[in-house]
Amino acid sequence: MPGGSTCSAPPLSASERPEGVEAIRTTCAYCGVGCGIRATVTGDRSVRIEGDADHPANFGKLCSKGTHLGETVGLEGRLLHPMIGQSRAGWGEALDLAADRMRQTIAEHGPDAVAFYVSGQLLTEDYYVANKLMKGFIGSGNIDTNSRLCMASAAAAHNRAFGEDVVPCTYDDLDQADLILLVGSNTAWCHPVIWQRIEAARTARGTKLIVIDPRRTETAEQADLHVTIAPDGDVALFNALLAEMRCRGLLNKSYLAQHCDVPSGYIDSLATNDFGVDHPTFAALADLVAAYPRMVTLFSQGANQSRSGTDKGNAIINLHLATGRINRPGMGPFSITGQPNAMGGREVGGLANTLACHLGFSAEERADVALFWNAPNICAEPGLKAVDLFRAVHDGRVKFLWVMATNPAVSMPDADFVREALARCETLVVSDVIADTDTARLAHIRLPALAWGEKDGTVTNSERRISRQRALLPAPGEARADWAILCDFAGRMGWSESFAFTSPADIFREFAGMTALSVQHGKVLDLTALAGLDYTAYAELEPLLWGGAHPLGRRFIHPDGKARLIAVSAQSGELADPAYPLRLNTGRYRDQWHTMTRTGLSPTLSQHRREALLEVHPADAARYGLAQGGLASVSTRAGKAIFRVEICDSQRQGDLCVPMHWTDSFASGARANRLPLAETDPHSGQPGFKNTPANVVAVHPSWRAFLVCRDDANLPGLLWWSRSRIKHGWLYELAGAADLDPAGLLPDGQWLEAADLKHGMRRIAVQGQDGALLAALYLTRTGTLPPREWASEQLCATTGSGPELLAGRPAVPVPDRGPVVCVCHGVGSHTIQSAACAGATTIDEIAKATQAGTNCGSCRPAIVRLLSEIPEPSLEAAE
Ligand SMILES: Nc1nc2c(c(=O)[nH]1)N[C@H]1C(S)=C(S)[C@@H](COP(=O)(O)OP(=O)(O)OC[C@H]3O[C@@H](n4cnc5c(=O)[nH]c(N)nc54)[C@H](O)[C@@H]3O)O[C@H]1N2
Ligand SMILES: Nc1nc2c(c(=O)[nH]1)N[C@H]1C(S)=C(S)[C@@H](COP(=O)(O)OP(=O)(O)OC[C@H]3O[C@@H](n4cnc5c(=O)[nH]c(N)nc54)[C@H](O)[C@@H]3O)O[C@H]1N2
Ligand code: SF4
Ligand SMILES: [Mo]
Repeated sequence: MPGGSTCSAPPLSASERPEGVEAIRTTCAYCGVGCGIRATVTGDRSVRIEGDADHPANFGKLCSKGTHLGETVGLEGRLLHPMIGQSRAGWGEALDLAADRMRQTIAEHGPDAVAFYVSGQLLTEDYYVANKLMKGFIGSGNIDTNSRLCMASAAAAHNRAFGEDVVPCTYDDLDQADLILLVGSNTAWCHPVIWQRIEAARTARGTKLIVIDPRRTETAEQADLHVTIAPDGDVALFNALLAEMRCRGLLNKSYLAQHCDVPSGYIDSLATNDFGVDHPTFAALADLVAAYPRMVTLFSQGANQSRSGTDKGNAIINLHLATGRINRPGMGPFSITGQPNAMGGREVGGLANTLACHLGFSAEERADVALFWNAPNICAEPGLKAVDLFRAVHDGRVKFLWVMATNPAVSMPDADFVREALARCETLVVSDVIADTDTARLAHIRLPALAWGEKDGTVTNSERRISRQRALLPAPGEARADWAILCDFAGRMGWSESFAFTSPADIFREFAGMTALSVQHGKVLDLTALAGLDYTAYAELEPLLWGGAHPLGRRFIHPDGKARLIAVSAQSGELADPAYPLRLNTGRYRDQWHTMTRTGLSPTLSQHRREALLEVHPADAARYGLAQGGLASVSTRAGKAIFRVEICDSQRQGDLCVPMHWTDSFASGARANRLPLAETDPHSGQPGFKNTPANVVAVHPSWRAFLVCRDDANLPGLLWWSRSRIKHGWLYELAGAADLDPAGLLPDGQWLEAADLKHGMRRIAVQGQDGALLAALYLTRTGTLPPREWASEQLCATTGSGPELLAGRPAVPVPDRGPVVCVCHGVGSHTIQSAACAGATTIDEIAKATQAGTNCGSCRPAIVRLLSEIPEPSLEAAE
């Protein structure tokens, strides 16, 4: 990875791979698709990444994030040593201190005054140890996970409907479906390899695609039907669909009678006229659903992250049950997971409301678990769910918090309240791979964990497939595996015997053996066949699907073996608030991962979206006086944040959307989670992130600027700034009210300067002794700024002349490629548009002409969008 101050070489190409070095098979670090990777170590901290053609999740395909994983295995920003405050400490000292503090907290306030907040980015082995330690030994249920922000509503819906949190489908069902409904899922960006599989099914068998999303995303653009639903309109819509199927005589009465328990009169009580979208759209939706029984409904955060998230999940499942569209090839309600091991966390029991292995807190279950673990302090009841947990930290009920592999200071709703809570906490321990995250900054004790590429264990993907993540690189510094840190800590608490694991294989065996308890309690989670894996078998473990294709095919898990239809009613989901007339939605960008601790360091991935954009409908922009490319401040009852305005008709009027990714390390005040309220779903405790009453005003800085520099800039207090990674350093966007003094901002060296005071223009380039560009600042009060790309490319170069540098463009103009669409080949939108105007009319012709879309394929939806925008005459002219 290019460090801030080094001028690094480009990554090795396939032909440069060292001979004789074998690829290691592992699993992608990012999303819940769980793609298999073949990774070849090509040198000190450099890795070549290819898709694993033999992995059943992706058959060799990878998206842009997986493809560029090699750019994120460097040591920049890593936490390499335990730290107490700002001082380096030994492992013994740091863990002794943590254990002392925990013992003291428990002695004075009881075990419920301590808590773990963990993550779907831990491996199953880490998760298992954390859960066992908290629920069996410390003796509290207070371990919750960021899956509470992610999958909790889907899990609750599964439990209500099926009696166990089990996904009843696999990716094969997508291949075999005639109709796929995407509910609240921007699959093309967030699960790109599933998206490619959907595209393949559409090509191979003409599968129809419906997208239900308030935004016209790149996913929605490609659908046969886009249902532009009002935020949180899903329960009404699915209830109306169920009623419509009843009216059309399409309910499966024998399936309902044999396999389902239906609240009396429920289906008959549903009306077909209350569906929240216009009549022709509803009719088109109903016609497709009626026509194609082989139907999969894939749902993610637009469903889960809502105050009615569990009801949305059950409304979807109700429709599948009532039409018998479940447990057969090409059919089923399919909640897809976000993080690489969100599913593994649910399996071991990392949510505060499960005990372990899909078991609950009945006296019998607790006794069985206590016996299995030989646990002295089995917890009495479920622990606090994330939102309540941070409230308890804030008001002092929880005094010791250990955060592992998540960044709640950014990712929790009402995050400034969460920061306050973290700052007040008597003891905050943070295990992370990065030294300076927004959360780690508040920690008393920081513990360095192994990152992807170093750690070793298993993850479970969306379809219940367990795959190995394998170490490629040696542990850097003093970093250790999360499970090893926990076992060492448990030993210091006096429980060394129960945590005497010496390898992930030991832990996996114990976990697999423990699923005998879930089997005993009638559940389908059964890994007992893996309880005897020896080290070699674990090392060589092939991807393995538990539960088979349709694990609920024989019976559902409720005592009578029947599924439950749940009576859900359409609440508006509305938090009406006249002072905040707009509704704020939040989501993800194609090439960034969550709080950007890794993807934000990749120059390639940073090209796709360099800033957090506020997407707003043209009518709202006019109404609120917002200008394209200007700044705007969004406010809610929770807080305020500033974003760059992007006016686009892909938003509904009245809705706003911002990305969740930017942190205080990447921007000032563009942190989306200052805005969502910590309002939760009553069944799952999952917060709604996608429908917050909001208001917006334009921000008018007195000057705007951009800065390219090799190292982190030492910024003065500004109205707003945002930065993104470029090949040899950083590109900063700046805006201010008070005058800027460049002296403090720019490095020492030879200054070249130009100014035009009339237009408030000032430009400064700083060169080193060898003539290489160290930094350049372009500032204006009223005018425009030069394009960023050329200036960024001059960093470290000695080729730009003084006048060129001050102009911010080369003497002989180069064509402006436009915003980058294909990050793998660096192809911009202007290049694609030119190719289209020159006669390329299909995505394959564009690929041939420009190379765009020929590597990972993540940009193909964007290319289709560009092609659709080319005016007809030029297409005709080209024919
Ligand atoms: N590139 C990238 N990929 C990722 C991640 C990432 O950070 N970056 N994170 C991973 C994780 S952990 C997760 S959980 C997944 C999330 O994957 P997704 O769920 O696909 O992602 P989001 O963008 O959060 O939200 C999906 C869509 O829900 C829509 N939506 C909002 N409100 C509603 C509503 O009321 N009803 C309906 N029907 N739709 C609504 C939004 O407009 C948005 O387009 O992505 C995973 N993959
Ligand atoms: N507004 C808004 N907010 C959201 C969402 C949304 O859609 N909108 N989505 C929510 C969802 S679905 C999710 S999943 C969360 C995600 O939110 P977070 O979990 O907070 O996001 P990450 O940036 O993935 O944080 C992971 C942290 O773990 C560290 N890490 C990575 N690997 C390891 C490891 O092996 N060990 C240890 N100890 N540390 C490691 C990383 O450096 C990073 O600091 O955000 C939620 N917040
Ligand atoms: S779809 Fe992309 S991010 Fe998700 S697992 Fe596959 S390669 Fe990784
Ligand atoms: Mo997630």
